[in-house]
Amino acid sequence: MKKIKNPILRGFYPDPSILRVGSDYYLATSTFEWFPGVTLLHSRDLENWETIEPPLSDDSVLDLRGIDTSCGIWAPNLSYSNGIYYLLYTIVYTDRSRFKDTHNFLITASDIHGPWSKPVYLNCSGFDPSLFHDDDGKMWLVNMTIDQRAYRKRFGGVVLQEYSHEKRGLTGPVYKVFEGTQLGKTEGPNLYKHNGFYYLLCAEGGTEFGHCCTVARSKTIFGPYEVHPQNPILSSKGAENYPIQRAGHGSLVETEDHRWLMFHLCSRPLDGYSILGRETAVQNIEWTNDGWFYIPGAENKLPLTEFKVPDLPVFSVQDPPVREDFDGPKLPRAFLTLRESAQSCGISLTERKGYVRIRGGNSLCSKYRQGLLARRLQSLHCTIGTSVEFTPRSFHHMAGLVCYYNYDNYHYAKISYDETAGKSVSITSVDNRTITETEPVPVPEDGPVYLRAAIDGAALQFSYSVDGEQYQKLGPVLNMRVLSDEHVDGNGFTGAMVGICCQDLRGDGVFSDFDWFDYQQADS
Ligand code: 6LW
Repeated sequence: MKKIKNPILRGFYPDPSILRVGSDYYLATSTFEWFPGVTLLHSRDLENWETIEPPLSDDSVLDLRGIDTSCGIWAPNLSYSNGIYYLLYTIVYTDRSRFKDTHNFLITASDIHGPWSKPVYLNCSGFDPSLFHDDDGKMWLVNMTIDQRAYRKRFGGVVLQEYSHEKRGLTGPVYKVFEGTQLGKTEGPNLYKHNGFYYLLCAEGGTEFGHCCTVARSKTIFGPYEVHPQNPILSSKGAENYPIQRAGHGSLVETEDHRWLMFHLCSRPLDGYSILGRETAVQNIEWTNDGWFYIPGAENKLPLTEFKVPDLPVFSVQDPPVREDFDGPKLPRAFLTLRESAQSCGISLTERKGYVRIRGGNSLCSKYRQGLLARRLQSLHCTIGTSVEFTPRSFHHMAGLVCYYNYDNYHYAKISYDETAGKSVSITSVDNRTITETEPVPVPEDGPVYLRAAIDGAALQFSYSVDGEQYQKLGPVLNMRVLSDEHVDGNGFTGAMVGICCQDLRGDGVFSDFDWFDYQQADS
């Protein structure tokens, strides 16, 4: 047996849904306002994971324009039956007051790499849909239901309805099968069948520090579901100083040699701030003679910092190079855009060979057409850098390097134009909509400008260079806690991202050419 350290996926990889088909493991995670929708990963040794073709990468299939931050794609669910892959996901259009407009969709494919079918609309009674394939061939959808009535529990429990693939839709009555426990905020329902019992695995307690995994079982799919005698089976609640926090939202898989694993989300906060967002971890699962399951060795239900798996052959995944030089035909899958495809956002690898050209889009505070290309921050000890050619002619023209959480929280080292300083570099920081800026520092009109961000824990130091050798500090040390789930106003479901961007707030059609993008972690 080998031991694998948690979390297995660092950075913003929340709401994991795990599936095994033969010797292949596939994992789907939420992407919210980021595009493409749903991140799909593949492994054969449970330790090394490669990002594969995203299932929702076509603007005609996924339109997130105008979507609020931390809305969009929530909690995908992956399953497989009779040669077909089934992927469910929610698009959360609104999350205001007690109203959430949560629309659930299903797409299918005979190959995990696609092509995927056009989305089938399911329902909008709540979020976290998942599909259960019963051994009589029937398919059942479960999802949490939202109760918008002010005098009722907003997390209204778990509902069940049959899905007919022939009719490409839900059929028959809606059954309320589980109210949830006193832990509350019942979500993330997944159904499993084992030794004659139906098991419901849910997330409860809310996705903050009270998060946990709840288990209930029944002899019939319609319930009533009896709650696990030692519920919850996993939680970091009350153990503030424990390295792995916010454990919850579990998904089970049985390995080829009939061991069971539970994938779940968690975070590793710094002083209580989850800058990297919610990550994916794994726990070993053991069944007891009374037909319940639990996590062996989990003192006080705490998530273990490592899990054991059989010595599977190593699945070698090529580590991305430190320097992405944009010489290739496609953008690496690590890069995401906001709400629309790179092409729709005016991001091109072909307009200038060997560069990525980003046409000036709307401001970083917008929900529409932003020229921003970013990847997940996966460590708090790393250096990010880029080289950019840009000719701003107005203060409305900006381009540069950004550490970004959402439209209300980012730190941006930008090249722009100032009436006094001319072409210059400066920093714009937005902290829950409060903006601060540094004095512009002049740089030469011609030639590339090199920008760098050094992150060391919660400290972010930008610097710049005009020759790529000598770097000058730019502005003060900035606070990365501003870019955390806990600090941002409203929902903080994503995580810190680092990237390159360009804005044209005057409509002159300006663009910027980025020669390369460096991402170097000091720790693995
Ligand atoms: C997701 C829900 C949750 O839909 O957070 O932590 C929501 N659990 O299950 C958004 O990630």
